[in-house]
Formats: sequence, C-alpha cells, structure tokens
Amino acid sequence: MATSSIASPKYRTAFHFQPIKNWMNDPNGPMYYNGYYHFFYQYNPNGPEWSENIVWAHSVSLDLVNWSIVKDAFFSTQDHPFDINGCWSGSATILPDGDVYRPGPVMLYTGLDNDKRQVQNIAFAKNISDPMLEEWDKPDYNPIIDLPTGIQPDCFRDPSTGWIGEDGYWRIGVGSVEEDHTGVIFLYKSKDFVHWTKSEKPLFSVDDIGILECPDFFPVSRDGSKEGLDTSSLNGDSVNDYVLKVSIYELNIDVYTVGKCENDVYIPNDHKGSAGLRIDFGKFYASKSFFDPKMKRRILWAWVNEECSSTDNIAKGWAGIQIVPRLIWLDETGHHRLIQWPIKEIESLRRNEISFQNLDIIPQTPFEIKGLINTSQADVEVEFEIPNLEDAEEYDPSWSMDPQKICSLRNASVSGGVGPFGLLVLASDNREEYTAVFFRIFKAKDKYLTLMCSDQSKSSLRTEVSKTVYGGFVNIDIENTPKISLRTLIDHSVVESFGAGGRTCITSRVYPTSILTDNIHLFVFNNGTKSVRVVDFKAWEMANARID
Ligand code: DQQ
Repeated sequence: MATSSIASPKYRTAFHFQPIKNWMNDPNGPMYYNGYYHFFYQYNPNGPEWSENIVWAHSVSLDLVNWSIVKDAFFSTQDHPFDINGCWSGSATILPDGDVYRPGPVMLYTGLDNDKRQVQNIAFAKNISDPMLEEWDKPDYNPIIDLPTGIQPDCFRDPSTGWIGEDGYWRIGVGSVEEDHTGVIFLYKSKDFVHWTKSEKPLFSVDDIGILECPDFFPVSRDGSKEGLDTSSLNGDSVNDYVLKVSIYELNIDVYTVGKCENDVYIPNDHKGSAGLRIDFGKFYASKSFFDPKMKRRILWAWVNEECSSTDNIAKGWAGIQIVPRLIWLDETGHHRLIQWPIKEIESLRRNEISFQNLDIIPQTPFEIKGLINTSQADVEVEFEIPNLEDAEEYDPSWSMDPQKICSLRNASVSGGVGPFGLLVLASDNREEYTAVFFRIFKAKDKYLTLMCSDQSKSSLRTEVSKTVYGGFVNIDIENTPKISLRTLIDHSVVESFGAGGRTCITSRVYPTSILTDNIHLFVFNNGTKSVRVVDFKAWEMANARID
C-alpha cells in the first residue's frame, strides 16, 4: 500500500480552484469587470507554507470555472514601506464615474509596513480598459489608514468592500480586537475613498472572542429571491436585510448574522452577543462574496485549507484550495438564514449522467453506484424519503445541541433508528476507507431534529491526517415534509456537501490511499433500522476545469 505517496497528483483537485503549485489561502478582491471574473488570492510564490510576506496572485475567467493565471497583482517592493513586509487580505470596490474619486476597480488591502504594523492601503487599476487588469498602481501616499491608537500593531486588517451612504460618504469595515479581547469591525468613512475617518462606534463588536478577520458586509433581498444586490444598495434601504460575515481567528470558523444597520451600527436580528451562525460546518475560512452584475447574483468564495501535516504539504508542493463558488441568498422562511448552492456554470463539467428513481436502501446493505467512470471527480444529487419517523432515536439532552460532538459520538458506523443514511464517497472496494456524508433524525422533546454529518474518521488509512467528524443541524420541518436532499461535489481530496437544498453545508478535506490505485467507489448507505427510499438519484462524472 503506497501510503507514503501523499505527493501523488491524484490528491490535486480537478474542478476546485487551486494554483499550479505552492501555498494559497484567503480569496481576495473577487469581482466581475468588463466581461471577466477576477479572482485574487493570498499566495506564497516560494513554497507550500504560509509566509508573512505573502502576495496577491491573480486569475481571470469568463465563466468562474476555467481560469487563466495573470501576473501577481500586489507584492512587497523595497520602494514601498507601506507593504514592504507583506500584502495581506482585502477587497475590491468598483467606483462609479464621478468627480470626487477615480472611477473603476479599486483595491483596499492590508500591508505590513517596515515596522510590521498592519496598515490599510489602496491600489488602483492602472488601465481600466484592460479587461485583464494586469497592472496596478499603489500610490506613494499609502497607507491611507494608519493603525488606530490603542490597537496592537498585528491586529488591524482585512478591509471590506466599500458601500456608499445617502450622505455620499463611502464606508468600509476593518477587522480588529480591543485590549479586553472584544472582537471588533471598525467603521471608516470617506468622501473620496482616499481620506478615511474612523467612526467612534464600531460597525459591530462581540465580547471576548478575539480578533475578527475578513469582514464581509452585503445586502440580501428579504423575499427569498436569488437575485443578488450590489453592496452600495445598502444605502437607505428598508426593504432588504444585511448580512455581516466575520472570520473568528481563534476558532478558525466563519459565521454570519442577518440584521439591519442603524446610524452606521450593524444590529443583528438574532444571535445577540454572538457572532452568529456557521456558513459551512467543515473546513472553510476567510470567505468573501461579491455581486455579479452580469448575472445579478451574489457569489461566495472561501479558502479550504489542507487537513494533513505541513510535512505532507512540503511533500506535495502545494496547499490550499477554494470552494466551488456558491450562489448565496436569504431563505424566504423568515429564519434569517443564508442558502448556498454551487454556481450553475460548474454543471458545464458534468458528463455521463447516471440516474434512477424509487429505490429502497436496505439497512446495512450499501448500494453501489456503478457505471460512473471516475467517482473521484463527481457531482451527486440524491433525494431521500423517510417512510416512518417513529423509529427515530431519542435525542440525549446532554449533547447540548453541539452538532459536531453528536456527529463524532454517533458517526456513520453507529447504527441508529432513522439514519445514518447518505453517501459513502471516495470509498475503497472493501470499504476500509470511505468518507460518509449522512443525515440522522432524532426525536427530541417536542420536535424532530435533523443532523447532517461529514465523517472523516475512516477517510484515509493514513494516520496523520484529520479524522474529524463535522456536523450541523438542518433547519427543515422533517415531520411535515419527510424528504431531504443531499448534493455532494467529490473532487479527489475535497468533499463539498449541501444538505436540504443548501441549508446546511459541510466541506471536508480527505486523503484516501485507495485513490493512488484508482480503487474508488461510490455507495448510497443506510445504517438505520428501517429502509429509507431514494426517490431520485443523479450523478455525473466531472470533467477537468482548466487552470493555466
Ligand atoms: N489571512 C491573511 C490575513 C487574514 C488571514 C494573511 C485570514 O489578512 O486576516 O494571509 O486567513
């Protein structure tokens, strides 16, 4: 068994964005401009590990699926003290025509200055009629925002996309932490996008949570429409809601709330005192969205780190991928929750469809999906029907509503009442290795609870990779509609899953040794006590996306 072959190209992804080699982390400044989608990202050109002196790499695409790499946009140079030690994360704003500011794409990003203080810089696209936006101008007057008094020099970063208020002032949020460990998003205002003044009150703060990174602030339509809104339509709007997403450094998770903005202070509708709900319950961080004016939608990117050791990353020569970009919109049911779904364009890679309907999955008898040529790069959509909820296990109140804990205690191999049922992906033929993505229904005091898990405990015979069992509850009324769907994107070393139409999402990184010998299978399974029915099943092999 070639368990030492982590360096095999078979762990590289086929349709998730990743550079040809080396380290990548946060998505930066995504935007659509003049016919092209632009994607910038934190990149270490010198190796497969994070480095303080990181650069902004840049790729362009016509369809968000196939990418051409253009030259790095921002990197430190000796003549620029304001980012001489590194170019950290930031965001794009496309400034409209006007006399007050220079129109066209503008980037705000964090620079590490000559004293390694974090400061905020501006850069303009040099030639706004070049659709590739290859050249960027970093004016000598940077930084445009200096470190605020009383803030640690290494705790002030990640400017958001700007939005303009009714008063004609632009606003941005910048992540930080105060001395007493309160996480904050500072608010800055500017008339010309160059001179910024810090507002007395932060846009948002959470007690005792540590630094909040990569704030993303955007409007969503309250009526459940999938149509996205431009960030600047936040202006004086009482019809729409606002989303604030933050990345919590100490917990390594991305969370969001839905709320309103009053006098430049963001007020979440619920989850008061916390930073909110998880966007994705798996490996997922530093996400950033943008409004796509071509398709009138909001698209989310996020960094998916490796779950192997840094020694493995050095052996591989690469580390870090991005999620498949997701369409995001607000659930119309009034629960203040986002729904996420892979962008339509990714379906252009689907090949060799397999489908069937109305098949009962018998307990302890996994059903193998045969006929897909390569199940290590596939898109699978399945809808389950639960014939009888009466068999659901009792919920144990001592689990204290901690979904990851429950998924770990009751992983895919622990037989239940209704569930676990779902998919076994990247499975070896003897099922010594598999990643299980599944649901399990519990009978709680006065309602049924639906849990979704992505179980990496058996995902690899390699011992030094993560065996975490990720989990999240699914916000559906399973009692009245006893059906639930699962979509899973399988791509060599990533398993990205969308439960109940994108209400609960979990991304896992896995390194099955069986992929080295192309011994990879796909099953539908049920470890409950009664059959569950697959009402509809569809799967496709996925072609390779082009990144060059
Ligand atoms: N990554 C960047 C920071 C950001 C962090 C540095 C989040 O700007 O806060 O690479 O992953």
